[in-house]
Amino acid sequence: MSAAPEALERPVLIGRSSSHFTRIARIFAAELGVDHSFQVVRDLMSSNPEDYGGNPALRIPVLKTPQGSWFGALNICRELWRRSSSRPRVSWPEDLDVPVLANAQELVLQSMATEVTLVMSKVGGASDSSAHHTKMRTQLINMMAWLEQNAQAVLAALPPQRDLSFLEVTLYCLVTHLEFREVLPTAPYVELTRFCQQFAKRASIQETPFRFDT
Ligand SMILES: N[C@@H](CCC(=O)N[C@@H](CS)C(=O)NCC(=O)O)C(=O)O
Repeated sequence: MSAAPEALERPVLIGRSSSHFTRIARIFAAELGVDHSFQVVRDLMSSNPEDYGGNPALRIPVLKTPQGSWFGALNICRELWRRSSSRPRVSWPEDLDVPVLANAQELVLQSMATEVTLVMSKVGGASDSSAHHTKMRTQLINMMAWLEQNAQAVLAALPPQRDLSFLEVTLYCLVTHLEFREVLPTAPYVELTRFCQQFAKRASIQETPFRFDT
């Protein structure tokens, strides 16, 4: 028996509930009210692209739609927005046209990527004492210090009429994930902690907690 047309239309988000890049997409889906199913990637050490929805980068998240697969959080958020009937006002990375905002977005995404490498190295059994590992931790601490110092200026410079911004969603996912994966204690980052407490009041945050899939 063939599937109902609406079942074919329902996109599938492929990721993990413990992944910060996946959570960006989950928060956007919740904010935009886009119905989807969630498919967990069980083994992040797999080298088979089919386990990652066909993504040759062997990374999550991926959104499978009847039109094809969308690789990466930003592509997915844009596609979710196109599928949303409410289409709220979203501030996207290309709207960040002053240095403090553009640099904040760059450093948030780079911090997330650095964190992925640190976590994956640990999972893969790499040594903590290599020169590269030490440099990555320094990079992460430097970037977090910059974000803490500039947090107030960044939040004040975002367009006031926005309903949602990619920058705030990614910043929230970064800071809370550092604590969740015990990569860095975040309590000393007072401004970032204040931002996260405020942002966590959204229903989309309550609905998408980090947890390890069983
Ligand atoms: N550029 C991608 C990065 C995605 C990414 O790095 N995801 C992590 C999980 S949070 C991953 O798949 N890691 C697997 C690996 O590093 O092998 C995006 O923006 O979504």
